[in-house]
Amino acid sequence: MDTYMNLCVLVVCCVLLVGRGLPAVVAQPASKPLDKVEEETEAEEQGIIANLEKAQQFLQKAGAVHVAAGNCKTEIITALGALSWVETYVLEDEYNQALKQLESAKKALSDCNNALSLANVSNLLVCGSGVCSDGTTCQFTSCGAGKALTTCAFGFAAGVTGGAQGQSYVVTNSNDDPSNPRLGSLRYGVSLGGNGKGGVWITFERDMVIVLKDMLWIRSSTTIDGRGVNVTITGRSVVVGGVTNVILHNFQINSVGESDTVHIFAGSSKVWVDHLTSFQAKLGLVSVVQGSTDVTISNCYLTNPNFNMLLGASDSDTEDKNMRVTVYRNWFRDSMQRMPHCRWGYCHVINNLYTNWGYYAIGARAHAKVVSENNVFIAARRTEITPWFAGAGNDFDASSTIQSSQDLFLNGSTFHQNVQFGTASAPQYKSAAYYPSINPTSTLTALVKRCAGAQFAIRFLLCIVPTRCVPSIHIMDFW
Ligand SMILES: *[C@@H]1O[C@H](CO)[C@@H](O)[C@H](O)[C@H]1NC(C)=O
Ligand SMILES: *[C@@H]1O[C@H](CO)[C@@H](O)[C@H](O)[C@H]1NC(C)=O
Ligand SMILES: CC(=O)N[C@H]1CO[C@H](CO)[C@@H](O)[C@@H]1O
Repeated sequence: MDTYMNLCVLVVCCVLLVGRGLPAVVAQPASKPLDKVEEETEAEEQGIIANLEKAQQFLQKAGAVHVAAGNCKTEIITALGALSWVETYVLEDEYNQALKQLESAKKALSDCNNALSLANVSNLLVCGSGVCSDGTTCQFTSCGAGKALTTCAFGFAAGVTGGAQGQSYVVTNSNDDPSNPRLGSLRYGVSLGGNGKGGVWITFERDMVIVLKDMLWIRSSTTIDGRGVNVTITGRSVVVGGVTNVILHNFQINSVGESDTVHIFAGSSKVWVDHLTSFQAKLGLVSVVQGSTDVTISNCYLTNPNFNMLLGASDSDTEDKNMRVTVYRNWFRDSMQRMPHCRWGYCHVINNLYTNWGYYAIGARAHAKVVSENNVFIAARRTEITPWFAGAGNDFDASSTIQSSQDLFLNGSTFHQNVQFGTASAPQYKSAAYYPSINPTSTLTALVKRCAGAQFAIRFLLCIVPTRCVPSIHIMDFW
């Protein structure tokens, strides 16, 4: 705990230092200093100012990364030195020298950033006292390290073990050959899954972009665990069809050029989708359809121009009446509709952030039960959250129940409940401990912006280090 407190103090000090400006330089330079700005042309002056601003921004980020990591102090000091050079001297050679220093500090930062392993920072965090049970950061602390990730699961997918009982497999290359998957590739690792073989827990040796040449079919008892690295899966979809016990964790999946980025269907069950960054799909992002159930979709950054999350695909899929999905702590950003759209089943939509939906945010049809609880809605293009407004036409299906409790409605957003058949019962989680922990809506926006999506490098630190330790960082810079 001491280390942790020191960490916070250091971050605050550094941020204050950077924010307040720098200590005066003691020695006068031998060559002509100062006042030179007046003699620069306006364009040159603008250039210098722009560089100064860039340097300031860089140092703020550097401060957060280095100091929160508790290392790389030398690089920080070098960078601060470089900035004071730029501020004090404007003679061309000195200015260039300062820029060079800044460049080398930037390189040091990037090396440093890359070197931040999961273990490094999570070792500084202490388990317990809310950290491990909060549904957001447990996944990145020592109590959730490695296969203990399963202890962090909550909601309807709680109890999922993925490949924890199976073999461990490390992806060492980004190769994808669907007809003959090679050892070291993700596709080879995925082929080791399945209950018959005991399952597989897949991690990644390093950052990589994997361009799938065909859909990636996940087998039962599989975990894809992208913690500690920056992994992007692109090209084709990840499909979870007719299988059970799957964890998809901490990677980016985008530009799949076909249906959904993560398609859960054909009676799949016990699936936990957590900390994914997903965007740009022809249809939607994460979908749960055709008799699938016991799914938790949490801590994801989800943005797609039109469709976002479909839970139940058709009014005639009556098997979806057994569907139960927890939708938690996701950031639904800039989509037209389906965040989620729910049919037949029970959809617990809790503690999510909604920004700039274009048609409706939460929709339902075909006897679905949607409980919207402690979400934050920030309207921009449209104000109404549900499709229950007059003139909604085909989207108005009075057979479903959609209700709101403790939601926060900002910038004019409105929510029309449909509770004409009574309110839905509370979600039937196997244990009270699996009910997702609720963050007050007053501070939810900042939390979700920090922690939604795949976490690595500075984004990881911003999520894991409490807000009070990084007061002046502008979160949006990192998206
Ligand atoms: C993560 O990887 C993607 C794909 O290579 C890249 O565009 C992005 O800049 C990387 N992010 C960081 C912080 O390294
Ligand atoms: C609030 O709504 C207006 C339109 O009424 C929009 O222009 C503005 O961007 C919204 N603010 C935010 C923070 O989204
Ligand atoms: C203190 C500590 O464990 N430092 C390690 C952090 O991670 C880097 C990269 O894996 C190691 O080189 C450090 O030894």
